[in-house]
Amino acid sequence: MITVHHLNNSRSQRILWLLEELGCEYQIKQYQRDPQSLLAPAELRRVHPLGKSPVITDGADTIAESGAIIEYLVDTYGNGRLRPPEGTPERQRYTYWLHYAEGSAMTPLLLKLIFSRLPKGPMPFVIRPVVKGVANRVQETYIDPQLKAHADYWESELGKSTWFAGEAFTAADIQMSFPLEGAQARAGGQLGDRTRGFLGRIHQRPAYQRALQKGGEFRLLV
Ligand SMILES: N[C@@H](CCC(=O)N[C@@H](CS)C(=O)NCC(=O)O)C(=O)O
Repeated sequence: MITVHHLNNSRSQRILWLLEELGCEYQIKQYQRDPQSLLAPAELRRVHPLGKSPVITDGADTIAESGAIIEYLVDTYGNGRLRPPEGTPERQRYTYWLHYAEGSAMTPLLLKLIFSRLPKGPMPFVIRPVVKGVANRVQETYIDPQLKAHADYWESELGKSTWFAGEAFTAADIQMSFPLEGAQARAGGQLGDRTRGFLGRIHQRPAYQRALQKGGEFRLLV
């Protein structure tokens, strides 16, 4: 039996969604973020040393890292579904987006989260305006332009095909959902119509909605 170690408001929502698309049987072990630090509880480190979510266990195997989990599930339970055939241009694009989501897109989104929260943290009141000034400057000069470049890139790529890897919906779209949802929450104004359309389409998928019901709270952190 597959167990998904699922943290509230996190990337592991994507894994629940994939399992629903594949029609796999699975169980969920729920973990709650610390409301102040937003970190996962220490008990998640008993499953994997980094204590991040998602992690899955399947029999004797423990698999961490969203992209690796997606590859494992599609390899093991996909029967050719949700992945373009090997040797096709679509498969190349599929592999690219599977890596790009965590390897490139999440970096500016994580920086945005950290720098927008920085001035709200506990600190002596005299230094708060300085911290705020620095945090705003980093956002204006680096983070926001980076986010805009990624958002423009998604918009242009979604002009080439309905889904990220081509005309068929694939697990790469599931992997890409988290950065796009993060961008909608943290930099919504930068998203173009095609990217919003993509989000609208995935949110209507019955498997996405079933995963939401099973996973509980899923609110992207801002
Ligand atoms: N690149 C990893 C990132 C894992 C990760 O950072 N997960 C977040 C949840 S979205 C987490 O566990 N945060 C809690 C913590 O760092 O303690 C993946 O895609 O699996």
